[in-house]
Amino acid sequence: MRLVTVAAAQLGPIQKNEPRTDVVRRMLALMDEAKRAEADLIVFPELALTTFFPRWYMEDPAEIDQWFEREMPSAATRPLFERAAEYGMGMYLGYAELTPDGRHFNSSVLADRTGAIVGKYRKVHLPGHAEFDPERAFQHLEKRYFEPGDLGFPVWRTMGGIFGMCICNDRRWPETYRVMGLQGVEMVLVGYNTPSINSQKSAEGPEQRLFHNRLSVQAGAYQNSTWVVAVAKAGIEDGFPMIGGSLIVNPDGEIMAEAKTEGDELVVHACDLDATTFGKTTIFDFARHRRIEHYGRICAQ
Ligand code: ING
Repeated sequence: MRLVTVAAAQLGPIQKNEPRTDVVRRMLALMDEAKRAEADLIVFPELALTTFFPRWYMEDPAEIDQWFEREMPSAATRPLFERAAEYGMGMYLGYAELTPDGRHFNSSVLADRTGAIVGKYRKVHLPGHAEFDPERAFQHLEKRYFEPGDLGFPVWRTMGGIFGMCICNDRRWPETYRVMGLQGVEMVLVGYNTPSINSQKSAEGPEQRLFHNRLSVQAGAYQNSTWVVAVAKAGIEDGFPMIGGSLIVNPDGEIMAEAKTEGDELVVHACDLDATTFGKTTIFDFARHRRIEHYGRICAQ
């Protein structure tokens, strides 16, 4: 048994005018609850420190950059890293990254139980569009504000296992999980902000969005015999609803725990990393069963 007790720290809505200090206070309260639950790892959502700002069309670089962190830990987030280290708790944190040379990414970091950052990921699959789209009920301008990630899909050996990260839309693409699966990943951590309705097809509502959320995460877990912990920022931000549904899925693709609300909510489960071994050594023993001579098309185009 290699148990890692994971706390999926779902956040409720963050309004456009809510300061980072207020959000961090909410996150610290969830971290305290995670400590009481004896969690070894806490997982926060994508862009956890601010409202989901890609829904807003902006042109002024200064206005855009206010949503980004120039360093991590930043002044606002340092209390999170300090308390996580005090609690001996690893942490996944999603945030908007502005690099010293002026590049913009939708990023996440993984800190180990000493509070040291051991991994960084930059979102590869950016959904939405880059220019204002009057046809849409609301905007989804991730292609405007972020560059595609340039770090690939690494995995890290920490906390007694092999951990990987991805962000939101990445969880819908099988390649995301397979690239990490081929590196032996045992737990994938992913934060998300998912609008409850499709801005281009308003008939698609929260039920179908929640169905596709479960489907994507369960498939990724099962097909790569890995745990997946997916954590929402949820609820209504300035009138725009987002789904909750944070969930912890085991290597057989079974949902072991799921959020019930669209607010700040901790979902805790003791995950045995050894539960990944059977799948990796039988049905999904990639070395024995995959036939890469037939897979070229998914790399070539
Ligand atoms: N949000 C959404 C997501 O992938 C989306 C965008 C929703 C794309 C539904 C396609 C379908 O969950 C982010 N931030 O990627």
